[in-house]
Amino acid sequence: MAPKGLDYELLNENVKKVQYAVRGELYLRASELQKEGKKIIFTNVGNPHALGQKPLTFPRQVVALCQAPFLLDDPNVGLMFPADAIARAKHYLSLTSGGLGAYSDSRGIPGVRKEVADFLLRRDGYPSDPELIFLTDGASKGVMQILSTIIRGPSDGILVPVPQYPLYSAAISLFGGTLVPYYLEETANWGLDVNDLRNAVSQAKSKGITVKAMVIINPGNPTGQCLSEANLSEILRFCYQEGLVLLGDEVYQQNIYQDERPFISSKKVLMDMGPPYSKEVQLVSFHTVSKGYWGECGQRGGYFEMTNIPSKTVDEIYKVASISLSPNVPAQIFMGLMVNPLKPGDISYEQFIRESKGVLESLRRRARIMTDGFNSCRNVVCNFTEGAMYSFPQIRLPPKAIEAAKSAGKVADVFYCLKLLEATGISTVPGSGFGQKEGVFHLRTTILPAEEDMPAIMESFKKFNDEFMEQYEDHKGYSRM
Ligand code: DCS
Repeated sequence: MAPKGLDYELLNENVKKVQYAVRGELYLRASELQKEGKKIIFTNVGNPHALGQKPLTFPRQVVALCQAPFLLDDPNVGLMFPADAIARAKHYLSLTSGGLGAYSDSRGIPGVRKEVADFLLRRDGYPSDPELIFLTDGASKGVMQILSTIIRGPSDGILVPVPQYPLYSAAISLFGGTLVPYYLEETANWGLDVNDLRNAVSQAKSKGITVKAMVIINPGNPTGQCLSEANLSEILRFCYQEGLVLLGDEVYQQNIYQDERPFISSKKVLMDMGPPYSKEVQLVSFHTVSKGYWGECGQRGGYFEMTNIPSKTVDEIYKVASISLSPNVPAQIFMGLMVNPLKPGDISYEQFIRESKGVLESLRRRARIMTDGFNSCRNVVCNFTEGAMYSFPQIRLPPKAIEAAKSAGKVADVFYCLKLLEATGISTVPGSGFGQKEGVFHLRTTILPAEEDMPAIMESFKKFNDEFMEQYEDHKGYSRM
Protein backbone atom coordinates (compact mmCIF):
# COMPACT_ATOMS: atom_id res chain seq x y z
CA MET A 1 0.00 0.00 0.00
CA ALA A 2 1.17 3.56 -0.67
CA PRO A 3 2.34 5.38 2.46
CA LYS A 4 -0.29 7.50 4.20
CA GLY A 5 -0.02 11.16 5.11
CA LEU A 6 1.22 10.83 8.67
CA ASP A 7 3.45 7.80 8.08
CA TYR A 8 6.91 8.41 9.46
CA GLU A 9 8.71 8.33 6.11
CA LEU A 10 6.52 11.12 4.76
CA LEU A 11 6.99 13.47 7.71
CA ASN A 12 8.49 16.92 7.47
CA GLU A 13 12.23 16.23 7.67
CA ASN A 14 12.68 19.29 9.90
CA VAL A 15 10.44 17.68 12.51
CA LYS A 16 12.58 14.55 12.51
CA LYS A 17 15.74 16.61 12.97
CA VAL A 18 14.51 18.35 16.14
CA GLN A 19 16.29 17.37 19.35
CA TYR A 20 15.20 18.48 22.81
CA ALA A 21 17.35 17.04 25.57
CA VAL A 22 15.47 18.51 28.55
CA ARG A 23 12.84 15.85 27.91
CA GLY A 24 15.18 13.38 26.19
CA GLU A 25 16.66 9.93 26.94
CA LEU A 26 17.48 10.67 30.58
CA TYR A 27 14.01 11.97 31.30
CA LEU A 28 12.40 8.94 29.65
CA ARG A 29 14.56 6.52 31.66
CA ALA A 30 13.78 8.44 34.86
CA SER A 31 10.05 8.21 34.14
CA GLU A 32 10.42 4.44 33.60
CA LEU A 33 12.31 3.99 36.87
CA GLN A 34 9.68 6.04 38.67
CA LYS A 35 6.97 3.72 37.35
CA GLU A 36 8.97 0.81 38.73
CA GLY A 37 8.78 2.48 42.14
CA LYS A 38 12.20 4.17 42.37
CA LYS A 39 12.28 7.58 44.02
CA ILE A 40 13.38 10.08 41.37
CA ILE A 41 14.61 13.60 42.03
CA PHE A 42 13.66 15.43 38.85
CA THR A 43 16.27 18.12 38.42
CA ASN A 44 16.06 18.06 34.63
CA VAL A 45 13.47 20.80 34.18
CA GLY A 46 13.30 24.28 35.68
CA ASN A 47 9.80 23.62 36.97
CA PRO A 48 9.77 24.95 40.56
CA HIS A 49 6.22 24.03 41.58
CA ALA A 50 6.85 20.41 40.57
CA LEU A 51 9.60 20.36 43.20
CA GLY A 52 7.40 21.74 45.94
CA GLN A 53 7.57 25.53 45.53
CA LYS A 54 4.29 27.00 46.78
CA PRO A 55 2.42 29.49 44.61
CA LEU A 56 2.31 33.09 45.84
CA THR A 57 -1.01 33.68 47.54
CA PHE A 58 -2.11 37.02 46.11
CA PRO A 59 -1.92 36.26 42.37
CA ARG A 60 -3.72 32.95 42.87
CA GLN A 61 -6.49 34.74 44.80
CA VAL A 62 -6.90 37.24 41.99
CA VAL A 63 -6.97 34.60 39.26
CA ALA A 64 -9.32 32.39 41.33
CA LEU A 65 -11.78 35.29 41.50
CA CYS A 66 -11.41 35.96 37.78
CA GLN A 67 -12.09 32.28 37.07
CA ALA A 68 -15.12 32.24 39.38
CA PRO A 69 -16.58 35.74 39.02
CA PHE A 70 -19.83 34.66 40.71
CA LEU A 71 -17.84 34.67 43.98
CA LEU A 72 -17.58 38.43 43.59
CA ASP A 73 -21.38 38.58 43.99
CA ASP A 74 -21.29 36.44 47.12
CA PRO A 75 -21.98 38.56 50.23
CA ASN A 76 -19.25 36.59 52.03
CA VAL A 77 -16.54 37.23 49.45
CA GLY A 78 -14.85 39.69 51.82
CA LEU A 79 -14.44 36.90 54.38
CA MET A 80 -12.71 34.65 51.87
CA PHE A 81 -10.54 37.14 49.95
CA PRO A 82 -8.68 40.30 50.91
CA ALA A 83 -10.04 43.56 49.53
CA ASP A 84 -7.01 44.18 47.32
CA ALA A 85 -7.41 40.81 45.62
CA ILE A 86 -11.10 41.54 45.03
CA ALA A 87 -10.30 44.96 43.60
CA ARG A 88 -7.59 43.56 41.36
CA ALA A 89 -9.84 40.78 40.07
CA LYS A 90 -12.48 43.37 39.17
CA HIS A 91 -9.80 45.43 37.45
CA TYR A 92 -8.70 42.51 35.25
CA LEU A 93 -12.24 41.42 34.49
CA SER A 94 -12.99 44.96 33.37
CA LEU A 95 -10.03 44.78 30.96
CA THR A 96 -11.34 41.65 29.24
CA SER A 97 -14.21 41.53 26.83
CA GLY A 98 -16.21 38.70 28.39
CA GLY A 99 -13.97 37.41 31.19
CA LEU A 100 -11.50 34.55 31.06
CA GLY A 101 -13.65 32.46 28.77
CA ALA A 102 -13.39 34.87 25.86
CA TYR A 103 -10.57 35.14 23.31
CA SER A 104 -8.56 38.30 23.68
CA ASP A 105 -6.85 40.35 20.97
CA SER A 106 -4.20 38.13 19.35
CA ARG A 107 -1.49 40.35 20.82
CA GLY A 108 -3.03 40.07 24.29
CA ILE A 109 -5.36 42.26 26.37
CA PRO A 110 -4.51 45.93 25.67
CA GLY A 111 -4.77 46.87 29.38
CA VAL A 112 -2.27 44.15 30.36
CA ARG A 113 0.11 45.21 27.58
CA LYS A 114 -0.10 48.69 29.05
CA GLU A 115 0.86 47.24 32.46
CA VAL A 116 3.87 45.57 30.83
CA ALA A 117 4.86 48.86 29.17
CA ASP A 118 4.61 50.68 32.54
CA PHE A 119 6.80 48.01 34.13
CA LEU A 120 9.41 48.42 31.40
CA LEU A 121 9.42 52.18 31.90
CA ARG A 122 9.97 51.72 35.66
CA ARG A 123 12.63 49.02 35.10
CA ASP A 124 14.65 50.72 32.35
CA GLY A 125 13.78 54.41 32.62
CA TYR A 126 12.68 54.54 28.99
CA PRO A 127 9.16 54.67 27.58
CA SER A 128 7.78 51.50 26.08
CA ASP A 129 4.92 51.26 23.58
CA PRO A 130 2.15 48.72 24.41
CA GLU A 131 1.56 48.32 20.65
CA LEU A 132 5.04 46.77 20.42
CA ILE A 133 4.43 44.29 23.24
CA PHE A 134 2.79 40.97 22.44
CA LEU A 135 1.59 38.58 25.14
CA THR A 136 2.36 34.92 24.45
CA ASP A 137 1.81 31.42 25.84
CA GLY A 138 5.09 31.32 27.73
CA ALA A 139 8.29 32.82 26.39
CA SER A 140 8.77 29.69 24.24
CA LYS A 141 5.89 30.59 21.95
CA GLY A 142 7.22 34.13 21.56
CA VAL A 143 10.69 32.89 20.64
CA MET A 144 9.15 30.51 18.10
CA GLN A 145 6.98 33.24 16.62
CA ILE A 146 9.98 35.49 16.08
CA LEU A 147 12.31 32.76 14.78
CA SER A 148 9.70 31.57 12.32
CA THR A 149 9.33 35.16 11.09
CA ILE A 150 13.08 35.54 10.58
CA ILE A 151 14.03 32.19 9.04
CA ARG A 152 13.45 31.75 5.29
CA GLY A 153 15.57 28.64 4.81
CA PRO A 154 18.91 26.93 5.46
CA SER A 155 20.96 29.91 4.32
CA ASP A 156 19.56 32.06 7.15
CA GLY A 157 21.80 31.75 10.19
CA ILE A 158 21.03 32.46 13.84
CA LEU A 159 23.92 33.02 16.24
CA VAL A 160 23.27 30.98 19.35
CA PRO A 161 25.43 30.63 22.45
CA VAL A 162 26.92 27.22 23.16
CA PRO A 163 26.02 25.89 25.67
CA GLN A 164 22.41 27.01 25.03
CA TYR A 165 18.90 26.17 26.12
CA PRO A 166 17.72 23.72 23.40
CA LEU A 167 14.57 25.70 22.60
CA TYR A 168 16.82 27.61 20.21
CA SER A 169 18.49 24.68 18.44
CA ALA A 170 15.17 22.83 18.26
CA ALA A 171 13.16 25.76 16.89
CA ILE A 172 15.87 26.65 14.35
CA SER A 173 15.83 23.02 13.09
CA LEU A 174 12.05 23.00 13.00
CA PHE A 175 11.90 26.16 10.90
CA GLY A 176 14.69 24.94 8.61
CA GLY A 177 17.32 27.58 9.45
CA THR A 178 20.97 27.14 10.41
CA LEU A 179 22.33 27.46 13.92
CA VAL A 180 25.63 29.35 13.96
CA PRO A 181 27.30 28.66 17.31
CA TYR A 182 29.37 31.03 19.40
CA TYR A 183 31.14 29.52 22.37
CA LEU A 184 30.90 30.80 25.91
CA GLU A 185 34.22 30.54 27.74
CA GLU A 186 33.93 28.39 30.81
CA THR A 187 37.25 29.48 32.31
CA ALA A 188 36.09 33.12 32.05
CA ASN A 189 32.92 32.34 34.02
CA TRP A 190 31.00 31.62 30.80
CA GLY A 191 31.87 35.01 29.36
CA LEU A 192 31.55 35.94 25.72
CA ASP A 193 34.24 37.32 23.45
CA VAL A 194 33.07 39.61 20.64
CA ASN A 195 36.01 38.51 18.44
CA ASP A 196 34.58 34.99 18.51
CA LEU A 197 31.27 36.40 17.29
CA ARG A 198 33.02 38.03 14.34
CA ASN A 199 34.78 34.77 13.49
CA ALA A 200 31.52 32.85 13.73
CA VAL A 201 29.81 35.27 11.32
CA SER A 202 32.64 35.22 8.78
CA GLN A 203 32.92 31.42 8.92
CA ALA A 204 29.18 31.18 8.31
CA LYS A 205 29.50 33.62 5.38
CA SER A 206 32.17 31.45 3.79
CA LYS A 207 29.61 28.62 3.79
CA GLY A 208 26.97 30.79 2.12
CA ILE A 209 25.03 31.47 5.32
CA THR A 210 23.78 34.96 6.11
CA VAL A 211 23.56 35.53 9.84
CA LYS A 212 20.37 37.48 10.58
CA ALA A 213 19.95 37.28 14.32
CA MET A 214 21.84 36.73 17.53
CA VAL A 215 20.44 35.10 20.66
CA ILE A 216 21.62 35.95 24.15
CA ILE A 217 20.33 34.26 27.28
CA ASN A 218 20.85 36.57 30.24
CA PRO A 219 21.09 35.26 32.94
CA GLY A 220 22.31 32.16 31.17
CA ASN A 221 20.72 28.76 30.86
CA PRO A 222 22.39 26.30 31.48
CA THR A 223 25.45 28.37 32.38
CA GLY A 224 24.00 30.75 35.00
CA GLN A 225 26.18 33.78 34.20
CA CYS A 226 24.96 37.40 34.27
CA LEU A 227 26.18 39.61 31.42
CA SER A 228 27.83 42.88 32.39
CA GLU A 229 26.72 46.21 30.99
CA ALA A 230 30.03 46.52 29.11
CA ASN A 231 29.54 43.11 27.53
CA LEU A 232 25.96 43.93 26.52
CA SER A 233 26.97 47.18 24.85
CA GLU A 234 29.73 45.35 22.94
CA ILE A 235 27.13 42.85 21.76
CA LEU A 236 24.74 45.61 20.69
CA ARG A 237 27.52 47.41 18.83
CA PHE A 238 28.34 44.15 17.07
CA CYS A 239 24.66 43.68 16.10
CA TYR A 240 24.65 47.24 14.76
CA GLN A 241 27.75 46.62 12.64
CA GLU A 242 26.48 43.31 11.29
CA GLY A 243 22.83 44.33 10.87
CA LEU A 244 21.59 41.58 13.21
CA VAL A 245 18.42 41.54 15.26
CA LEU A 246 19.23 40.75 18.89
CA LEU A 247 16.92 38.27 20.58
CA GLY A 248 17.30 38.92 24.30
CA ASP A 249 16.05 35.99 26.35
CA GLU A 250 15.68 37.57 29.77
CA VAL A 251 13.36 35.08 31.43
CA TYR A 252 15.62 34.75 34.49
CA GLN A 253 15.89 38.47 35.23
CA GLN A 254 14.54 38.03 38.77
CA ASN A 255 16.80 35.06 39.52
CA ILE A 256 20.02 36.76 40.59
CA TYR A 257 22.20 35.29 43.36
CA GLN A 258 25.07 37.77 43.71
CA ASP A 259 25.34 41.53 44.09
CA GLU A 260 28.29 42.35 41.83
CA ARG A 261 26.41 41.99 38.54
CA PRO A 262 22.73 42.82 38.92
CA PHE A 263 20.47 42.13 35.96
CA ILE A 264 20.51 44.84 33.34
CA SER A 265 18.25 44.59 30.34
CA SER A 266 19.43 44.75 26.72
CA LYS A 267 16.80 47.45 26.14
CA LYS A 268 18.22 49.72 28.84
CA VAL A 269 21.79 49.28 27.62
CA LEU A 270 20.67 49.97 24.05
CA MET A 271 18.78 53.13 25.01
CA ASP A 272 21.69 54.29 27.20
CA MET A 273 24.02 53.97 24.19
CA GLY A 274 22.07 56.69 22.35
CA PRO A 275 21.97 57.18 18.57
CA PRO A 276 22.73 55.72 16.17
CA TYR A 277 22.46 52.46 18.15
CA SER A 278 19.30 53.28 20.10
CA LYS A 279 17.52 54.17 16.86
CA GLU A 280 18.89 51.42 14.67
CA VAL A 281 19.56 48.16 16.48
CA GLN A 282 16.62 45.78 16.21
CA LEU A 283 15.87 44.08 19.50
CA VAL A 284 13.23 41.64 20.67
CA SER A 285 13.23 40.88 24.42
CA PHE A 286 11.41 37.97 26.06
CA HIS A 287 10.02 37.42 29.53
CA THR A 288 7.80 34.90 31.31
CA VAL A 289 5.78 34.09 34.43
CA SER A 290 7.49 30.67 34.59
CA LYS A 291 10.62 31.81 36.41
CA GLY A 292 11.61 34.25 39.15
CA TYR A 293 9.79 33.80 42.45
CA TRP A 294 6.64 33.11 40.46
CA GLY A 295 7.67 29.81 38.90
CA GLU A 296 4.20 29.58 37.34
CA CYS A 297 5.39 27.31 34.51
CA GLY A 298 2.05 25.62 34.03
CA GLN A 299 0.20 28.87 33.47
CA ARG A 300 2.08 29.53 30.23
CA GLY A 301 2.34 33.33 30.35
CA GLY A 302 4.94 35.40 28.51
CA TYR A 303 5.53 38.50 26.47
CA PHE A 304 7.99 39.97 24.00
CA GLU A 305 8.81 43.60 23.41
CA MET A 306 10.03 44.83 20.02
CA THR A 307 12.39 47.79 19.65
CA ASN A 308 13.27 49.35 16.28
CA ILE A 309 11.24 46.77 14.38
CA PRO A 310 9.59 48.24 11.24
CA SER A 311 5.82 48.59 11.53
CA LYS A 312 5.23 46.46 8.43
CA THR A 313 7.07 43.62 10.17
CA VAL A 314 5.07 44.15 13.37
CA ASP A 315 1.91 43.87 11.28
CA GLU A 316 3.10 40.56 9.82
CA ILE A 317 3.88 39.20 13.28
CA TYR A 318 0.41 40.30 14.41
CA LYS A 319 -1.14 38.60 11.40
CA VAL A 320 0.59 35.32 12.17
CA ALA A 321 -0.32 35.59 15.88
CA SER A 322 -3.95 35.97 14.75
CA ILE A 323 -3.87 32.46 13.28
CA SER A 324 -3.83 31.19 16.90
CA LEU A 325 -6.62 33.66 17.75
CA SER A 326 -5.55 34.52 21.27
CA PRO A 327 -2.91 33.77 23.85
CA ASN A 328 -4.14 31.99 26.96
CA VAL A 329 -6.18 34.58 28.88
CA PRO A 330 -5.66 33.47 32.52
CA ALA A 331 -1.92 33.56 31.80
CA GLN A 332 -2.24 37.16 30.69
CA ILE A 333 -3.68 38.02 34.10
CA PHE A 334 -0.65 36.34 35.74
CA MET A 335 1.56 38.48 33.55
CA GLY A 336 -0.34 41.60 34.60
CA LEU A 337 0.12 40.62 38.24
CA MET A 338 3.81 39.93 37.75
CA VAL A 339 4.58 43.28 36.12
CA ASN A 340 2.24 45.25 38.36
CA PRO A 341 2.85 43.76 41.80
CA LEU A 342 1.46 44.91 45.14
CA LYS A 343 2.75 48.16 46.56
CA PRO A 344 3.71 49.11 50.11
CA GLY A 345 0.53 49.89 52.03
CA ASP A 346 -1.61 47.33 50.16
CA ILE A 347 -3.29 44.89 52.53
CA SER A 348 -1.58 41.83 51.07
CA TYR A 349 1.78 43.53 50.53
CA GLU A 350 3.60 42.16 53.60
CA GLN A 351 2.59 38.61 52.86
CA PHE A 352 3.57 38.97 49.20
CA ILE A 353 7.03 40.26 50.12
CA ARG A 354 7.50 37.56 52.74
CA GLU A 355 6.62 34.85 50.24
CA SER A 356 8.57 36.20 47.28
CA LYS A 357 11.69 37.03 49.30
CA GLY A 358 11.51 33.61 50.92
CA VAL A 359 11.71 31.93 47.52
CA LEU A 360 14.57 34.05 46.19
CA GLU A 361 16.67 33.93 49.35
CA SER A 362 16.36 30.18 49.50
CA LEU A 363 17.35 29.86 45.82
CA ARG A 364 20.39 31.98 46.55
CA ARG A 365 21.42 29.63 49.37
CA ARG A 366 20.71 26.59 47.23
CA ALA A 367 22.87 27.98 44.39
CA ARG A 368 25.75 28.18 46.85
CA ILE A 369 25.19 24.71 48.35
CA MET A 370 25.15 23.15 44.88
CA THR A 371 28.22 24.90 43.54
CA ASP A 372 30.22 24.13 46.68
CA GLY A 373 28.95 20.55 46.65
CA PHE A 374 30.05 19.98 43.04
CA ASN A 375 33.42 21.60 43.60
CA SER A 376 34.09 19.22 46.50
CA CYS A 377 33.83 16.21 44.16
CA ARG A 378 36.63 14.43 42.43
CA ASN A 379 37.16 15.58 38.80
CA VAL A 380 34.26 18.03 38.96
CA VAL A 381 34.60 21.81 38.52
CA CYS A 382 31.72 24.21 38.60
CA ASN A 383 31.28 27.95 38.11
CA PHE A 384 29.06 29.68 40.66
CA THR A 385 25.45 30.08 39.57
CA GLU A 386 25.23 33.88 39.39
CA GLY A 387 21.66 33.74 38.13
CA ALA A 388 18.92 31.57 36.55
CA MET A 389 18.06 28.16 38.04
CA TYR A 390 20.80 25.76 37.07
CA SER A 391 24.16 24.40 37.96
CA PHE A 392 26.37 23.24 35.08
CA PRO A 393 29.39 21.40 36.45
CA GLN A 394 32.12 20.09 34.19
CA ILE A 395 32.75 16.39 34.71
CA ARG A 396 36.28 15.42 33.79
CA LEU A 397 35.70 11.92 32.60
CA PRO A 398 38.71 9.62 32.59
CA PRO A 399 39.60 8.00 29.23
CA LYS A 400 38.49 4.60 30.54
CA ALA A 401 35.00 5.96 31.24
CA ILE A 402 34.85 7.44 27.76
CA GLU A 403 35.82 4.05 26.32
CA ALA A 404 33.23 2.27 28.46
CA ALA A 405 30.59 4.69 27.19
CA LYS A 406 31.65 4.03 23.62
CA SER A 407 31.31 0.29 24.00
CA ALA A 408 27.87 0.83 25.58
CA GLY A 409 26.94 2.88 22.48
CA LYS A 410 26.42 6.05 24.52
CA VAL A 411 27.76 9.56 24.40
CA ALA A 412 30.09 9.80 27.41
CA ASP A 413 28.09 12.32 29.40
CA VAL A 414 24.85 10.44 28.73
CA PHE A 415 26.59 7.31 30.08
CA TYR A 416 27.62 9.16 33.25
CA CYS A 417 24.19 10.74 33.79
CA LEU A 418 22.41 7.39 33.28
CA LYS A 419 24.68 5.75 35.87
CA LEU A 420 24.01 8.66 38.22
CA LEU A 421 20.28 8.23 37.72
CA GLU A 422 20.37 4.47 38.34
CA ALA A 423 22.53 4.83 41.44
CA THR A 424 20.91 7.85 43.12
CA GLY A 425 17.60 8.66 41.40
CA ILE A 426 18.95 12.11 40.49
CA SER A 427 17.65 12.94 37.01
CA THR A 428 19.85 15.47 35.20
CA VAL A 429 20.44 16.51 31.60
CA PRO A 430 23.77 15.61 29.94
CA GLY A 431 25.78 18.60 28.75
CA SER A 432 25.67 17.33 25.17
CA GLY A 433 21.99 18.37 25.11
CA PHE A 434 23.07 22.01 25.38
CA GLY A 435 26.23 21.84 23.30
CA GLN A 436 29.75 21.96 24.71
CA LYS A 437 33.29 22.08 23.37
CA GLU A 438 34.59 18.87 21.82
CA GLY A 439 35.90 16.41 24.42
CA VAL A 440 34.52 18.37 27.41
CA PHE A 441 31.66 16.96 29.44
CA HIS A 442 29.03 18.50 31.70
CA LEU A 443 25.69 17.87 33.25
CA ARG A 444 22.94 20.27 34.15
CA THR A 445 20.86 20.15 37.30
CA THR A 446 18.38 22.69 38.52
CA ILE A 447 18.96 24.28 41.92
CA LEU A 448 15.29 23.67 42.71
CA PRO A 449 15.10 20.65 45.06
CA ALA A 450 13.85 21.65 48.53
CA GLU A 451 16.56 23.34 50.55
CA GLU A 452 16.31 20.81 53.37
CA ASP A 453 16.88 17.95 50.91
CA MET A 454 19.87 19.60 49.28
CA PRO A 455 22.69 18.40 51.60
CA ALA A 456 21.55 14.76 51.24
CA ILE A 457 21.27 15.10 47.45
CA MET A 458 24.77 16.54 47.19
CA GLU A 459 26.13 13.84 49.47
CA SER A 460 24.58 11.13 47.36
CA PHE A 461 25.95 12.79 44.20
CA LYS A 462 29.42 12.96 45.72
CA LYS A 463 29.34 9.33 46.78
CA PHE A 464 28.29 8.24 43.30
CA ASN A 465 30.78 10.48 41.51
CA ASP A 466 33.76 9.63 43.63
CA GLU A 467 33.07 5.90 43.27
CA PHE A 468 32.61 6.32 39.51
CA MET A 469 35.95 8.10 39.27
CA GLU A 470 37.60 5.46 41.42
CA GLN A 471 36.28 2.78 39.09
CA TYR A 472 37.37 4.41 35.84
CA GLU A 473 40.40 6.44 36.75
CA ASP A 474 43.69 4.98 35.67
CA HIS A 475 45.86 6.03 38.58
CA LYS A 476 49.07 5.68 36.64
CA GLY A 477 48.29 7.19 33.27
CA TYR A 478 45.52 9.72 33.76
CA SER A 479 46.26 13.32 34.47
CA ARG A 480 43.73 16.08 35.07
CA MET A 481 43.05 18.42 32.16
N1 DCS B 1 14.06 30.69 27.68
C1 DCS B 1 14.87 30.07 28.52
C2 DCS B 1 16.31 30.45 28.59
C3 DCS B 1 14.39 29.04 29.34
O1 DCS B 1 15.20 28.43 30.17
C4 DCS B 1 13.01 28.69 29.25
C5 DCS B 1 12.46 27.56 30.05
C6 DCS B 1 12.22 29.40 28.36
C7 DCS B 1 12.76 30.38 27.58
C8 DCS B 1 10.77 29.11 28.16
O2 DCS B 1 9.98 29.26 29.26
P1 DCS B 1 8.41 29.42 29.18
O3 DCS B 1 7.95 29.01 27.83
O4 DCS B 1 7.86 28.57 30.26
O5 DCS B 1 8.15 30.87 29.40
N2 DCS B 1 13.41 26.68 30.60
C9 DCS B 1 13.29 25.27 30.53
C10 DCS B 1 14.46 24.56 31.09
O6 DCS B 1 15.59 24.66 30.73
N3 DCS B 1 14.06 23.80 32.04
O7 DCS B 1 12.74 23.94 32.26
C11 DCS B 1 12.14 24.71 31.26
